[in-house]
Amino acid sequence: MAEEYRTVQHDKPFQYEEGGYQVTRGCAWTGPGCHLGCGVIMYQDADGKLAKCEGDPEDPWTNGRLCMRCLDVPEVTHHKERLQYPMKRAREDRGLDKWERISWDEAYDLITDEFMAMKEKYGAESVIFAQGTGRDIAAYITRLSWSFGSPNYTGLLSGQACYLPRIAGMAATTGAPWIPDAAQQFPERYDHPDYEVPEVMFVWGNYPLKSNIEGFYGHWVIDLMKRGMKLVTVDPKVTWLASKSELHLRVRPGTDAALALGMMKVIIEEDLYDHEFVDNWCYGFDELAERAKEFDVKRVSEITWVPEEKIIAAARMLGNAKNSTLQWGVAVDMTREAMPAGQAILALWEITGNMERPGGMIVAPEILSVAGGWGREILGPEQEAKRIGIKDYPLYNFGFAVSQPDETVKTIETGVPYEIHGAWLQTTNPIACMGADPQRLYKALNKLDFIVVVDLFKTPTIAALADVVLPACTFPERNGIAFVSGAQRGSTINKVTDVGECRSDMQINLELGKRWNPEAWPWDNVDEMFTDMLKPTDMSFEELQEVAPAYQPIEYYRYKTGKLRKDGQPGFNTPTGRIELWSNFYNQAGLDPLPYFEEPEPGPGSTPDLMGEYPLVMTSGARTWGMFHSEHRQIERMRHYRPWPLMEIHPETAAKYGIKDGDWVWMEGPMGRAKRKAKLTPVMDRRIVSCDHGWWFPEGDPEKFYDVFDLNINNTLPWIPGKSGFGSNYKSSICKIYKVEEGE
Ligand SMILES: Nc1nc2c(c(=O)[nH]1)N[C@H]1C(S)=C(S)[C@@H](COP(=O)(O)OP(=O)(O)OC[C@H]3O[C@@H](n4cnc5c(=O)[nH]c(N)nc54)[C@H](O)[C@@H]3O)O[C@H]1N2
Ligand SMILES: Nc1nc2c(c(=O)[nH]1)N[C@H]1C(S)=C(S)[C@@H](COP(=O)(O)OP(=O)(O)OC[C@H]3O[C@@H](n4cnc5c(=O)[nH]c(N)nc54)[C@H](O)[C@@H]3O)O[C@H]1N2
Ligand SMILES: [Mo]
Repeated sequence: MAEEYRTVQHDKPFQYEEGGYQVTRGCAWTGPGCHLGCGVIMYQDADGKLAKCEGDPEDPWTNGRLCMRCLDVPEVTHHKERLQYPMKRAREDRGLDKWERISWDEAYDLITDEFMAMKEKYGAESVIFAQGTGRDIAAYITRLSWSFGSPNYTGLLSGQACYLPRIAGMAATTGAPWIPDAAQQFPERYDHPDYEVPEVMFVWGNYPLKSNIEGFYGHWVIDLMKRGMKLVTVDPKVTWLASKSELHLRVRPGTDAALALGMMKVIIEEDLYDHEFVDNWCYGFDELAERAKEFDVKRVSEITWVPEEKIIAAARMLGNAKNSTLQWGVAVDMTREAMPAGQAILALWEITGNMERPGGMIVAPEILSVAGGWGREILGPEQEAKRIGIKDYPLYNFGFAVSQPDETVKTIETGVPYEIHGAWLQTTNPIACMGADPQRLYKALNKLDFIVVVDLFKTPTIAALADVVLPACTFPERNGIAFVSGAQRGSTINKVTDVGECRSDMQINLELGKRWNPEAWPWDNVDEMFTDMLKPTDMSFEELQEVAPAYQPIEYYRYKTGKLRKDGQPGFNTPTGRIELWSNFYNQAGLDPLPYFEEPEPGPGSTPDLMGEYPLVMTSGARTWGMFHSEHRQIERMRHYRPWPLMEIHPETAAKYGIKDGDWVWMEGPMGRAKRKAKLTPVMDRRIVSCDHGWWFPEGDPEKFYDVFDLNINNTLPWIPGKSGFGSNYKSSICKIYKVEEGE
């Protein structure tokens, strides 16, 4: 093992026997869906089944803590409705529940014949490879797409409105992905001598207790508060964390950029920024200050619905803090002009000198270079140039190499600039969750000649669109390496059980990859492939299994020592070597180089004429404990906690429309409507409703696609991205509500 890695002392090997169980230590990830790698201990019983899954007390990230979805993972893994063998359906039977069981070899032959014929006839770009949210599977999907020759690896989420806007924005303006410093890079955590607890943390458009995103755990917020940290929450809703916060900014959905620019004006005017850092390490401060002048607190208060004194108080708390950190979330990406919103928010921590400082913002080291996709060199420049959307949206060159989703849907529909004929959908259920306007997406995908879906369960997308289905493994059924989000450490996912004929996503992609492009997939099995990927760490997969989690600690202030730039010069990895508050890359892309605010549309500020008919602001998709996106609806114990798709609404607003708690209602926007069950709660602002996303009824009729078109909240959302191609209004729209009639 390479010197620089640090590990925790384990009393036992990673596998041992105890109390009649075969016990395996490892980390969790997906499936079922999750965003992180919690330390787990899994118990296999005498029948070879996963009997229980518990938190690993030795894990410095989680210390034995585990959420309900992982505690319940045996129910998911051994669920009777799991897909257990490959299936096919005749093209003319699409949409009907007429499936035929086939062997893996038959499935591989069929897929290979279809995709290779398309490649020959229309070019490899005529097959798209789409995934859902970031899982430890992403690297293998990119490699499959690129080794097949298709540049059109993507996620079917309008404006890639999840993390990618922030990732691309941070890459373009600072040359690095920033995360809040909660001492996660040290095995000894908060006790590490270099670490300092942040004086104040902002939780902005994020609810980390439920969502645990991008390598960050909600319980760390509590750990840090116990160590004296103050909390500021930016959220329209009175969440539990908001109720524990020093300050709660109840922002109107989609107006975060205005709020940030308003705070910026205060910080600059009151001279609360870090002159030393701004003068030496930032570029374009004067221009930024000029822009911020437009955001007078009074105006910002009118736009955001946040009282003036709270905007000022928040700015002072940040500006006066010795160190401060930002835990932001997907709500920042889920507004059309997400790029300037993220740019404005991060700039607050930049001008206050909180970058690379203990208890500020830190850069996760890229231990394996697979985070932005694995195997891009295989694709080659000629195919790369055909990536959909890359000409119109040059910022898609930063961060992940994905095709632009809105343009991808348009390309499928129009055949311009070229025809799309096939789709590989792995870890995604786009007509139930990811896609905006699901009816439009369904019609587009239904034009394709051949669609393969790799999943754990039969989903609306499978019912409506798949021609071949491949059954994948949950994490206790397979091995894997976990280095992706929260790249500060490496862990392994360790197999404990088998289910039917399921194969792991990695195995599936390796086996198909070997058929399509054997040079790109030279390994005999997945463990060998993992060992090869782990080369930069000098650890084999088997070694890492024993010692994981392995840490590569982060030093602070690397911009002073040249360790942030590839050329070894001091500074940041940008054209000017500074953090670019005025962005050269944005300017080159024909975009405003400075952060700005645009009213979410539709909305009270942009379409006042529509507010008569659609008087309420609607936000959607706030995470819930027991569900991960469109998953877990068939898992009895998780469904028990969220039996129905809810719409949270203030009791007074509900009363105005004659709606009682538990009523079924239609939530209708200018584009369409979806059914929800009203949940009356004073945590909502009277002007805003919040709707669950990802709903379908697995207990429903597969030939009606499990009612997905009645239930999908995205019926009300269009495919319109921001000017940069990033961002979309998933969390800011408008609606009216009325009761569902009997029989509807
Ligand atoms: N209105 C609204 N819509 C939203 C959001 C919102 O906030 N509001 N959030 C959006 C965001 S941020 C995202 S990232 C997307 C997420 O969208 P997706 O990631 O596409 O989420 P799902 O629809 O749950 O699809 C995941 C599918 O993968 C399957 N799966 C789970 N684990 C595995 C595995 O290990 N292997 C394989 N092969 N399959 C697996 C599941 O069974 C499920 O069918 O949704 C978006 N949709
Ligand atoms: N249990 C569970 N965990 C998950 C997921 C899941 O489906 N279930 N999905 C995973 C995925 S892919 C993602 S991207 C993350 C997302 O996780 P988060 O980033 O935490 O996002 P959300 O839970 O959608 O929303 C967070 C908060 O934003 C508030 N909010 C809504 N609109 C706005 C707005 O316009 N501005 C601001 N400032 N706040 C707003 C909501 O009220 C909510 O409390 O969660 C991941 N983790
Ligand atoms: Mo996401």
